Amino acid sequence: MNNRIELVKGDITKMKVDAIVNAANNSLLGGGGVDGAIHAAAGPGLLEECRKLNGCETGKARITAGYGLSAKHVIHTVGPVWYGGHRDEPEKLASCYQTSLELAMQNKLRTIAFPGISTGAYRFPSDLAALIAVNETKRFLMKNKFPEKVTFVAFSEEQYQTYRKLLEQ
Ligand code: AR6
Repeated sequence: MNNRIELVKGDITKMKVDAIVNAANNSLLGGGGVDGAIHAAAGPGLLEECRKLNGCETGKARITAGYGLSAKHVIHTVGPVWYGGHRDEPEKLASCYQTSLELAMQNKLRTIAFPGISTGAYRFPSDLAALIAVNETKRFLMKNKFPEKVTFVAFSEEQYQTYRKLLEQ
């Protein structure tokens, strides 16, 4: 199982994988954080394709090409804003991982990389978000051959250590 899950620290826009996942918002028209970095690195073609998608619901995902990125595709998912945990935030975040992994499977993608969806501007607690990311990914990989490999991309040392502890269990 864990040989299909990898952890790295760094910038997800540099990943050479079949798809990187974007922590987008409902408009899918760009923003700050990892979303801004992905659009900046991909170039204007990405925004043009995103305009045609007419947005995305929270907890769902959409796929586009990767344009100027090293990644072939971008899977845009919209994480929940954290309001304290009583508005189904954990279920919505779990759904982001499930629907992104399903899109990867449907498109026969071998490799996919995730940032910590919702853990920046959307304020989801980092520890709980990592637990959901790891649990949903393990559950999906147990049942499916694709994607072959999932990489979690930590953006800070703290985030890296949180994932490392969970993956060692
Ligand atoms: N590579 C990997 N991880 C990154 C990178 C990067 N280049 N840049 C930031 N992170 P955020 P959210 C981490 O705020 O919380 C946008 O404006 C960051 O440290 O990007 O889901 C959208 O348009 C954090 O752990 O996404 C939405 O409006 C994680 O990525 C809103 O922010 C997510 O932080 C979405 O908020």
